[in-house]
Amino acid sequence: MTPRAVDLWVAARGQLLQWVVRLVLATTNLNKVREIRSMLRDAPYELVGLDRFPPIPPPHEDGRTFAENARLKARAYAAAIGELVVAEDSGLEIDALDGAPGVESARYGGADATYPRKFALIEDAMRARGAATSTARFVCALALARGREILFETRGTVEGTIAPQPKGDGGFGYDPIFFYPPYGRTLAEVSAEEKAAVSHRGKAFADLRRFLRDTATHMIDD
Ligand code: ITT
Repeated sequence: MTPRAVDLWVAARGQLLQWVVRLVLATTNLNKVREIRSMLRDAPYELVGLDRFPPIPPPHEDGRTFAENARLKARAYAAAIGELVVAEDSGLEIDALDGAPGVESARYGGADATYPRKFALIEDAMRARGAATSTARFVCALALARGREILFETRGTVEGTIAPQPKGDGGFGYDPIFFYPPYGRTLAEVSAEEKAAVSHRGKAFADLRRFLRDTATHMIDD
């Protein structure tokens, strides 16, 4: 690992020396940075977003799966920045729409379509197929890269249904129409902690935490 990627952190009492690993999260979505930073808050990692770096041309996310997109983002940014980079690609799969919007989640209805517009398009598309509701899932594929090498990959999902109407103003993106049966609410109606405990991203980043914890010594020694 390059010296820039690891900062030596001395605890306030001056006794405890601890390695703090800097992880770059390959996203321009500040909601994700906030959400993931809070998931890793007790771990010795400093998570920074792409906003900390001079603008880097984004790779073309033309993968056919979430995993392909996560890998291509992780490799592209790790090669450009020269640090440990974690990338994720995520989205919503609606069974009644054969998995749409899927990898197109951010662009569904056009790059400038607002979320209320996306929700209306989904309702129309489901109605056209005679579906009042549908089972659905959020998927998060995660890849960790150094240079062009993928060090770790995982995938997290959360199962739910499409709510009859959008509800709640927490979370982001499709959360207001994602009804999570065990909570009896949409993911926009629950706290950030409740969402992280069950979410696709929460599960994928919990796997990453375990991987980093188990391999941290090797990563620092490399
Ligand atoms: P980056 O590519 O910079 O990470 P992005 O938002 O475009 O930002 P994605 O390509 O992964 O990220 O697109 C994911 C889209 O899927 C996101 O814009 C939301 O519309 C939706 N999405 C993903 N996770 C979500 C979540 O937890 N809650 C609601 N919607 C989510």
